[in-house]
Amino acid sequence: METNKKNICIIGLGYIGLPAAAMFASNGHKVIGVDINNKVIDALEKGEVIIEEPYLKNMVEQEVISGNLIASKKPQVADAFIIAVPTPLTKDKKADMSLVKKATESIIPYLRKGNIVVLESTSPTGTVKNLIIPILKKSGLKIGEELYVGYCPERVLPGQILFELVNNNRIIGGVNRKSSEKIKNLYQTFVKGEIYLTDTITAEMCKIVENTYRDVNIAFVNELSKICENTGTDIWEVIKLCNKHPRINIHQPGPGVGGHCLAVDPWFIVEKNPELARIIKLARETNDSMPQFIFNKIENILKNIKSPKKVTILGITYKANIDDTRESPIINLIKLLEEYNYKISAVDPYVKEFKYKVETISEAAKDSDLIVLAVNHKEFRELDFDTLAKKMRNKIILDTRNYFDKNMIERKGFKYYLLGKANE
Ligand code: SAJ
Repeated sequence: METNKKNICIIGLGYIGLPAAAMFASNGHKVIGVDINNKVIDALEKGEVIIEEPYLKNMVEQEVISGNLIASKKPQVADAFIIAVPTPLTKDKKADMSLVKKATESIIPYLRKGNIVVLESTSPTGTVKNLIIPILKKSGLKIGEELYVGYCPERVLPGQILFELVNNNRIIGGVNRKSSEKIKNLYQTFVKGEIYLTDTITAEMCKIVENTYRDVNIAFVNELSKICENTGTDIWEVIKLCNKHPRINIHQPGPGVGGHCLAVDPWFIVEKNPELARIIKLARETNDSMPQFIFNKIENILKNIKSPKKVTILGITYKANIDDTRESPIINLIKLLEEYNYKISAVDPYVKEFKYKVETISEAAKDSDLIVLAVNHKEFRELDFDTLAKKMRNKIILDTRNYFDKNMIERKGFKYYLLGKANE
């Protein structure tokens, strides 16, 4: 008789692996969290975490104390192994699968008959079949009969990972039906959403298609924001009115698409289908062009102002209310400003250390010519514009997210510019 409580070994304790480890542990499983980064392991041993994610710290702390979550530098014998290591892009925009390969190799000595192996890392199609299975075969176990293998992509949104881990629907692609069912039983201990079963390549495709769908839609609206500036229309008004149509749901334009998912995964499709993935590639390039577009807008706004010009950036993360700067388009914007000798100050309450960091906005705005609202962190919602007006050399604001109240800002004596609306 199978017991519901398993020993689970999770390889990779990043933004996906650690929340999954804590979630399995809080549902009564014994979890061994494995990572090659000493900092991660040292922190976990003390019940601490080195990433910012709502409620994660408490959950991890509780499970370390309960003894259900243990940190380890090496895998151990277990019932199930979950691989959740990063799959970054190489310089030539190919998936770097070396960490997945290493992680899979690392579990071979610990595999036993009846074990489950799940890949969660976002991967190009064919990864389970062509990379994982050949390695797992070295265990001597019969795949699908003695070792149950499959792909179960994560789908959680940074900022609400713990909620989405439980409530989102999941897709599981097993190497055979039995593998899918075994993996489903494991995840069902905490997943309240529906769990849909399919084959491995379909599950792999679904994961990258989901993020590509979003990337392409954002590219569409980013392109429209350029077109609106060119035609003298206001993209935000256009979106608001178009979205009243029952079948239209236009996304939000912004300074670009960052993070470790949308800015990366579409390339996995392009890599495997270079001739066919035309819109997908162009969408990626369009989103990547946004920091340059914002930079050009800044140049235009400040063209009559004496150098050295100072720009104050609000927010450097890839999106609001998180601490993650991976692939952040704002970093690229800052590089362009650097290249053209702008003086720069930046504020981000979520990021502990970065170049140009100034703790307070009023300090950062001192002698500044322009404030750029780059990330719509909640802390930027209500600024003291009266104080900022006194500190700045020129009272100008560029809002890349339609976040501020234009009328209020103009009443305070600022000139207000908005992405997607031509400079007046
Ligand atoms: N963005 C826009 N306009 C929008 C929406 C987002 O410019 O209308 C930008 C954000 O500012 C950010 C980037 O896109 O720079 C990505 O942000 P996001 O909130 O859309 O997504 P991620 O990368 O944080 O998480 C995505 C999610 N995927 C989908 O929504 C399809 C999440 O469910 C995935 O689990 C995650 O990728 C992942 O790990 O793959």
